[in-house]
Amino acid sequence: NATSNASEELGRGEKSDKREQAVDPSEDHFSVLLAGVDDSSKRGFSANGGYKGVRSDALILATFNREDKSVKMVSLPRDSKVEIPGHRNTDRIAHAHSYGGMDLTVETVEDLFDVPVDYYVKLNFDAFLEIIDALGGVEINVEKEITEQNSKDEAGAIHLEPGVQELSPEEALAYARTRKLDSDIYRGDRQKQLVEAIIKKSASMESIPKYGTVIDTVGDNMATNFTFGNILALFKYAKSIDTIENLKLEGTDDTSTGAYYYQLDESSVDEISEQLKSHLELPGYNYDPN
Ligand code: C30
Repeated sequence: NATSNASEELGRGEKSDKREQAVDPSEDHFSVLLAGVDDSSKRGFSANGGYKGVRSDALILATFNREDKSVKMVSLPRDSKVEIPGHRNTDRIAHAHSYGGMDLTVETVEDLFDVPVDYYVKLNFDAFLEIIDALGGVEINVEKEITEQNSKDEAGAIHLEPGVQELSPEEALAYARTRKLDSDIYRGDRQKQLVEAIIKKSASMESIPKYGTVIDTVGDNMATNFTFGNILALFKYAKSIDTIENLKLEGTDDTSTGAYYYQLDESSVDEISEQLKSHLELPGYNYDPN
């Protein structure tokens, strides 16, 4: 059925190699890796043609602490220079997906921060449009005027003026994709804004909107190792979340090899790693929000 299309366990199984036991998102603190991919046919991929050659253009790691009712989010710029297990020493983080799908992407992020990635949600443009449609739009404070292509890559089809507003599915996708007006780093900030807006909108819904329809439609365009039961529990959990904090992974532009990389600042990686470990209350860590 359609639900099983979206349900995809990782090769490692339910439990991260960095956990003693698998975590239950309705009881434990947990982490989720959100990945946005462009696997559309215009780029030479079929919607369900696997991962080969498909880069992850958006990558956000989020941790959830139940007691504190908080979420922390960090964006991983797609050109971040990292070690990809089993591949040449350093490469762009977005390439992990094109070499080894979500299995390798999860492993790469776990190695970078030394934290478990318990769950993942991967989606393409179509699934993103469906989700925003089911939520009836999302509220965003647009900071700069934006003229952007739509999902069909029609130039200038989307125009946004600055200010707080409800974005339609097409507008939200353009907002997630736009980067030429500033950079991929700012684009990462806008994506975190969208995730926050999605969580807030979900929390405000009386009932899960058109849930069966969404799952049916997104089936082939989304993959996750959350179970159906997990997702229902997450909708309830969304209502209890008090604070959503954005963490900034610092780095510098590196063009020394002729190609562009985002050279991560080692102390920033270490600091974020410590913050996430503490937020997840991994063995030996306590979380004190103050
Ligand atoms: C799990 C719980 C409890 C809560 C989480 C909340 C949930 C469930 C959220 C669900 C939704 C999720 C998972 C969101 C996370 C990530 C987001 C925000 C994804 C949204 C978008 C998406 C599906 C994919 C990413 C799309 C991106 C960032 C880029 C792809 C430029 C080329 C060469 C030109 C091209 C030009 C532009 C816009 N394009 O878009 O167009 O391929 O971007 O930078 O590669 O391309 O450069 O010069 O050809 O026209 O300028 P793109 P590009």
